[in-house]
Amino acid sequence: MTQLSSSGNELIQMSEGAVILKGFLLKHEQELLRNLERITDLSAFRHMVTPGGYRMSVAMTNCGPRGWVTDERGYRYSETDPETGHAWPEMPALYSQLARQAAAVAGYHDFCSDACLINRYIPGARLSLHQDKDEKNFTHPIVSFSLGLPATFDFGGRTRSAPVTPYLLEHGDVVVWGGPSRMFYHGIRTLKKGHHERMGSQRINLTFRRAH
Ligand code: MD6
Ligand code: FE
Repeated sequence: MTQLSSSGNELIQMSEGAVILKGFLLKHEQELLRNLERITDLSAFRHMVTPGGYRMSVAMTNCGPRGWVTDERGYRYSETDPETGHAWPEMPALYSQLARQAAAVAGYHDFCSDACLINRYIPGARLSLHQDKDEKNFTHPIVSFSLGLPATFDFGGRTRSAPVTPYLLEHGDVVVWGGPSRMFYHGIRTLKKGHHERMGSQRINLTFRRAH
């Protein structure tokens, strides 16, 4: 179902509590990217290893008080970057404000994120079907920003075997979900080759969560 949101953006309802806000970030593209450069100068993208020993094809970093990490010990949130031993770079005010605004448009008011996971995909990278379940309290929604190359996002259901619906996520789109859909399985299909005029040959995804 497609409608117009209160912010004037096209809004796609994926399921109860889960929406895509098309082009929500476009006005802020420059400022978002300037901030991203500062963050990745301090905490560079790296390929983390899953507890099962697989190197992830998606490169990751974080900003904010907490960052999501994985290694042989498991998945968790950490207040420090294991690569630098320092705190993660500060979350830019613009990031937390835009995440809060997007959440409000989707009906989740006063969203306060304390973690922002930043994913970088180059063609060939993918993120297999998963649930986001390392947070303490699932009543908070998750807000996700897409920049750069388009990707196919598979949105499933409560179980891994539930059928998925594919959605295209493009530069500037925001996904917000929570409520009854909070634990739904989802993933990103293998990124196709391409060139984006601002971002080159990559896709960047920022997911904002309340971890604690
Ligand atoms: C991505 N996103 O868009 C991967 N998780 O690259 C996610 O895994 C995700 O977009 C939870 C909520 C929103 C998301
Ligand atoms: Fe996820």
